[in-house]
Amino acid sequence: MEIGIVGLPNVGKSALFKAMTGMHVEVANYPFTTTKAVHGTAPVPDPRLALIGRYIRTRKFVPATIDLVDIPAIVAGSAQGEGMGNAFLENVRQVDALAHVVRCFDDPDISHVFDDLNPVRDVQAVETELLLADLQVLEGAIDKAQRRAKTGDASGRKRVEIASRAVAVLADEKPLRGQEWSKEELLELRSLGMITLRPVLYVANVGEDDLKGAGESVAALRRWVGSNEAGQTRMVPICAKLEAEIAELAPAERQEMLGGLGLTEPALAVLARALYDLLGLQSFYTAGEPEIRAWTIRKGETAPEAAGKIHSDIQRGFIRAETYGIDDLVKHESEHAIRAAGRMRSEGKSYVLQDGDVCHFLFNV
Ligand SMILES: Nc1nc2c(ncn2[C@@H]2O[C@H](COP(=O)(O)OP(=O)(O)OP(=O)(O)O)[C@@H](O)[C@H]2O)c(=O)[nH]1
Ligand SMILES: [Mg+2]
Repeated sequence: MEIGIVGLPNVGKSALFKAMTGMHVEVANYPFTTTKAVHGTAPVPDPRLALIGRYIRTRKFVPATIDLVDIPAIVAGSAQGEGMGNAFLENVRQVDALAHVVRCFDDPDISHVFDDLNPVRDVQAVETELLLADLQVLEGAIDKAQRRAKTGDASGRKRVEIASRAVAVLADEKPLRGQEWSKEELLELRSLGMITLRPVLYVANVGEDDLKGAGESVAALRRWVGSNEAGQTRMVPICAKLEAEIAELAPAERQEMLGGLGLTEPALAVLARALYDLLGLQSFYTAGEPEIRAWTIRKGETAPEAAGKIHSDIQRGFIRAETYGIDDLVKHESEHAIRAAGRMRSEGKSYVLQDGDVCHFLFNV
């Protein structure tokens, strides 16, 4: 899973990327500091790893990860080549979801492409570009497909139909993600790389004086997100600048600093939770002496699909999964005792994983 960080210039995208990945990217007070996409990985904070580690002796803990891309800024006209031009499109088309950073902090020293602070207008400016980018692709696709349809090609006719429906939505200044689509339509639109179909996490970049996001600008954004695109979007307040500073500290100092600020967890935990919720993801675990490890799957995925995250061989040769919940581990205190109590489940190919399952996969290749 890869998340693309997008937004207007100078709003704190790279500060957020730095805070999440710990990578040293340039954060500076001028627009278009970031000129090329930068890829990085963030570990998902997960207290359940340590909890499992209380009962199962292990050499190391391996958290799940989120892949992030810091994408160059989008401005009005980007789709037509303004600013960094439409190079951003290629990056945006490759990600599964967007983290859209929106300036909600008030700081006269940090320049902004607009004169005043207005998060909703800012979001709309970026979304307009994404909408226009999708429109361009659709118009090109319709042209081509029409030529195919004329020769009697049924798939061409289908594509014209679906793409035209999408054009009508976009022409109405609405993103594609808010609409009801059939499976077939979704497949078609995904294969066209539609950007506005992707789920969005709005990151309200708040000032140091409003860490909880209680201020008016965040409230305005929250109202807009709530009324516009419920379901396929989320919003979290994060102070990217502060979090980037915290990420530079030694782990022990981080907790102290967070506590001093009245925060219970780092922004990465907040962001990861929102993304899991937005994308319908959950974690399962493998636990043993070599490592205790968290894995990410979509809700509804079956035991063989989960096994496939570890290795395709385990999915191919899947026999069954021996599974228990973390609450069983807390109650019985060892896998041996879980088994003795009859709580170790043996699950077959059609088993749908539950959040927090600990699994041993039996397979044969
Ligand atoms: N006061 C304040 N300043 C911030 C905050 N977040 C970022 N900044 C500052 O805003 C400036 C731009 O931050 P960047 O992270 O480089 O912004 P960007 O969106 O990556 O910018 P481009 O790459 O140019 O598009 C820097 O000087 C940051 O220190 C914040 O929460 N509060
Ligand atoms: Mg940047």
